[in-house]
Amino acid sequence: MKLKVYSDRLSQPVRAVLIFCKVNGIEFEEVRVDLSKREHFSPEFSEINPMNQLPAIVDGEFKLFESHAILIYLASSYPEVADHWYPADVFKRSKIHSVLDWRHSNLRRGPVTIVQNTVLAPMFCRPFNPEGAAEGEKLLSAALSKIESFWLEGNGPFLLSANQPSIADLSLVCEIMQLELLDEADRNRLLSPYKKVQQWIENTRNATNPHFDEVHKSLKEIKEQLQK
Ligand SMILES: N[C@@H](CCC(=O)N[C@@H](CS)C(=O)NCC(=O)O)C(=O)O
Repeated sequence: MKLKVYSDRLSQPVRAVLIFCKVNGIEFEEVRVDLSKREHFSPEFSEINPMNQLPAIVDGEFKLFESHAILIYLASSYPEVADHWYPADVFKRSKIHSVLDWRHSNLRRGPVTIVQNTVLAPMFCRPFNPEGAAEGEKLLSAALSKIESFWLEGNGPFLLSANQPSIADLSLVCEIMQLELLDEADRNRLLSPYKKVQQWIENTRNATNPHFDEVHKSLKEIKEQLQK
């Protein structure tokens, strides 16, 4: 039975899982669950993820949710995945876990809070909330400063001075890519102080293209729909 990835490409962690599968040649079926239609609360999907969130996978009899757990599972169980994504070396691997755990409570909230209180508000029947968005901007800036000064210190093109990307690069970059939903001027205002972050996003994009652009094309389409 082919791997199933439950997906709405509006979701940052879903995009990380999709790009990972495509880059590594893992065959999968993408099963669409429309968040705006609340399909993630359907009884069928609740069977797959009782937490009612995307992404989730089913691989044979095995069900799994939480994007980091999914990326680790795929990297560990599909032999075609190159070592740099989730190195066997315990020290490198542990550092990657450190970045992933940090993402949950630091980077995640900024972009989510900004887009939910601005561009995505109508899609989810929420009011525009400029104060909420301003709070999101503060969280984002704090997280980007840490990425710039700490996770990207050193000379490598990827996090932790690595020469090739890991699942941590993909996870964090996909989070930041949510800012593509904003106006270009706003996005530039938020990202332009962070030159290393901008270069690292580009490095991750180049290392995973054409899949990175193909998966992120959906964000452009959603943005166009919202503007209409
Ligand atoms: N920590 C989770 C976050 C999952 C998550 O927040 N998914 C969002 C989409 S980006 C979702 O399904 N939201 C629907 C909801 O919470 O009702 C992961 O990395 O997989």
